[in-house]
Amino acid sequence: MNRYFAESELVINSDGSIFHLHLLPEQLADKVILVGDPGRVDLVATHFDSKECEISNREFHTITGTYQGKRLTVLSTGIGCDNIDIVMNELDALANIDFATRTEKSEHRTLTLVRIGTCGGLQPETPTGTYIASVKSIGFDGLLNFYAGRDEASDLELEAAFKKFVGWDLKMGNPYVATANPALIDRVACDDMVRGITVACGGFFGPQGRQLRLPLTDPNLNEKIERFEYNGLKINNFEMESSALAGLATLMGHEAATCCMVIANRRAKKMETNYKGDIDGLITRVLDRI
Ligand code: R1P
Ligand code: URA
Repeated sequence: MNRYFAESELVINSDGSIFHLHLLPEQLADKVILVGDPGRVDLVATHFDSKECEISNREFHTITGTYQGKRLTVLSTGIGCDNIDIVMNELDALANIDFATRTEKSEHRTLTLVRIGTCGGLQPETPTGTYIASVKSIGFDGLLNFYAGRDEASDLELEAAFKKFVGWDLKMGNPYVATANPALIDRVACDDMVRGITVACGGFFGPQGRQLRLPLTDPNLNEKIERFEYNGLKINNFEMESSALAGLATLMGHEAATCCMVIANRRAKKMETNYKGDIDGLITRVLDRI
């Protein structure tokens, strides 16, 4: 007998849609593009041949349609791993829970999810405009620590090597290492994206080593992050969602990957604020390859 999910746990609105995303199960495609900025959803959808539905609630803006005949859902997550917890659990519920009986479906439905984001580049070979695919994501956010499968989903060797190399201070929480789906990374990154390790942070300022008026717990952390190497992979970039996305997808049985365009070059101390049109090149690559 499948477990029954009570009203307060699986929250369904009176119109039958899931609580935050406001989507009905039939409105979700198998292929999903996730973006941070609700405005980026419209940019992605300008490439669609047709639109089936468009729904907005809070920072979650969703369009389902077709791109060159392929059914796709594009959805904004807003900023941060806390929102990825909501988005991934609600998408998984739409795919794998029967809303009528509030029990898990007998057949698993696998979603393919690609996040198209922006990020800060950390290496000389990642100037603004570079496209970076996250093979591994070190999660400074702590989200996966709340799930029982945390250790199975984390690359424990890389986690230990990283903590030792930087002299990690547990006052900053316990980082985990999530792995993107390797076949999906190969398909999406192809031969025109830089591949490596991403650090996903629980904030844009202190957690990414940006010091305005407040001093940091470890002011030398970024310099150590930039020098760290593991099995030929360097840490290329900072963003804020890839670890939770890859980690939860692994635990839930979905395929996920993140690719981002660099808009801040932390080494050269440069920032590109007018990037919104430039990200279209990354969007079309992902639309063709997902
Ligand atoms: C911070 O400015 C936001 O930008 C990046 C970070 O991950 C964070 O969400 O991604 P998006 O441009 O997709 O939001
Ligand atoms: N997004 C981030 O999280 N960090 C940056 O530096 C730029 C975009």
